[in-house]
Amino acid sequence: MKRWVLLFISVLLLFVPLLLVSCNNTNGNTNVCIPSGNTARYTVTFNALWSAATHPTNIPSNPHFSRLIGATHNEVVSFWKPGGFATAGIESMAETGGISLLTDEIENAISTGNACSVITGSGVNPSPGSVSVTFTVGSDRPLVTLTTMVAPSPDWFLGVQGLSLVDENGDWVSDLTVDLFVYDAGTDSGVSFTSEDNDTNPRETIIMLSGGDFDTAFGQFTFVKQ
Ligand SMILES: [Ca+2]
Ligand SMILES: [Ca+2]
Repeated sequence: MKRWVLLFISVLLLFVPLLLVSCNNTNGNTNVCIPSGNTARYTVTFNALWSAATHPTNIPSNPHFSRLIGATHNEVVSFWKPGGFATAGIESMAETGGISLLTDEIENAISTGNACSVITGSGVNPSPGSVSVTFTVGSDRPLVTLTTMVAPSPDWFLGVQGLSLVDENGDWVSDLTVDLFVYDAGTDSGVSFTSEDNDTNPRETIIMLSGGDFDTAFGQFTFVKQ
């Protein structure tokens, strides 16, 4: 009987490391991160406000927003920021609404331990409207980045980056609403919602657009702890 127990333990010792390696490898999009530290569950609602009533100047006939894409992460990694240059993932999201390149960038950050989850959600089509997504966040990676393309547009998007869900006392915030204004990714030089593609080369920095209708929020993210 003892021998069987020893054999069983030996097999366990052999296979458990193999299992752990296969969970943590960086091949393809199979990264697994389990939120750690204190964890919390949040629902974020994207409330799209953009309409002819709120933003009457040059509004396109089909105002809408692309699929939500973002991450939970720590302060080591940043996926975009005002004054910085857009990554290929941000350019693709802001110009086409595509999420695969940005997902790859988030997966890379997961593989280095600096991000823990990819947050994806539906778009809002037409705007106004809303969509909600629920995700789990851990206190060792308590920041949220979340974006959506203003569509149609040259390279304009809404988003938050590095938004902490922990307050100054280290407690989870119970709810948080952020007004969303339009950022220009600096990767297309079109000047109106329906401009033809016009790649900006070399690219310019990400800036918040202002003046006229841009001074009115295009939407809000509301984070509510479950
Ligand atoms: Ca631009
Ligand atoms: Ca471009």
